[in-house]
Amino acid sequence: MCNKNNFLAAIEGNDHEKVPVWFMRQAGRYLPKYHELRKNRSIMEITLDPNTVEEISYLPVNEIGVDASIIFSDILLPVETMGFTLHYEDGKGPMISNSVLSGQNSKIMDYEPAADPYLPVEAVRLFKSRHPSTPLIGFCGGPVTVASYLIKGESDGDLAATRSLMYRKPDVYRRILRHVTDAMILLLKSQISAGCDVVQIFDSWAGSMSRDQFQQYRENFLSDIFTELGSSRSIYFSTSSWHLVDQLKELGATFLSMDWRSDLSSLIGVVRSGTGLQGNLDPVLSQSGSQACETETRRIVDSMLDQDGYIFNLGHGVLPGTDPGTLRDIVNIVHSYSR
Ligand code: 1CP
Repeated sequence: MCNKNNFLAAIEGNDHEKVPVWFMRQAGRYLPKYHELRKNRSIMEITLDPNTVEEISYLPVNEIGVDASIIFSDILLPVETMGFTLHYEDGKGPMISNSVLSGQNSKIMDYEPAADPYLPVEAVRLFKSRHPSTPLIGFCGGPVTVASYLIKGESDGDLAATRSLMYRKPDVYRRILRHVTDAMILLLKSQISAGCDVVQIFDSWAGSMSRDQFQQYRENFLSDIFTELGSSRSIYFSTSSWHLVDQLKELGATFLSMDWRSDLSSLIGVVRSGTGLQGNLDPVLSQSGSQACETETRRIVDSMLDQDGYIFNLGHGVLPGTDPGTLRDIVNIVHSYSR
């Protein structure tokens, strides 16, 4: 069976001989060709250029041998269309100058896909016309993760500012979450209509919620995304979320993607029948010498061979400075397994 199709077979719940693999490169600009294509342009400038977005998106398939591409974009680009002013600061990541806590934003605007210059629909169409057999992953941020940047104006990884607003001004918190959830639904639907084969919801900071907070969040907001997606294929990613596993199972995502802190194989037979699992090599290991990395890669794949829908992935994104050769080695090890 051709490797490229193993990703789609896994996503569709069909038998696949080889274990598929892909990596998110968020903030991990590890490919020299990527730097060449960027030519000192910011992510915001590049995403206005569908040809470059398409080219960057395909690089890891060509150079690393992964089984699927993720479209080049960022979870925060849509917030400009909602009335927030975004820029990316080297070494700090995304910054929003008129955040909710800055007191400079009185009104959140409804998200309109047609008004969003950064929406990568043209790039998705180009990608699928140039590489019809390469699976393409579209994405958005999880509502609370995106909302946390709108609230604090920068990374709020432990959700301290976001949880504080939730306690002090629950109505304001809920209004923001409603706006963001509705925006994320439109964003995902646009990418699916343009040709993405699957979408991933990156809810990186959701694991900083208590079980009760997450339950409220899931019931009132997050579940709406999966209901609205209907039969479209989806992957839900979160970090530090082991205490939420029994709730993650109920989301209705096609796949659950767990970080390196989780014992992924213990979820086999625990998640709903038909739910796939993705993960979860510690990204730090891909910078820690090839022997340790190979041993852990093999341990994870060995432990996941009984899981039908399984995609090998890092437990988060590729770290900056990671050697592309190590990533190629990981892909080759995963592909050397036959089921
Ligand atoms: O100009 C620049 O240097 C921008 C660099 C950059 C890029 C290229 C950022 C800043 N994000 C991205 C692309 C990106 N972001 C992708 C593209 C897909 C790929 O190429 O693999 C994806 C999937 C994301 C998703 C994303 N952005 C998440 C969720 C995943 C995660 O890392 O937890 C989050 C939290 C962001 C916010 C963000 N954008 C950029 C940075 C450095 C960050 C994180 C900063 C923080 O810790 O708050």
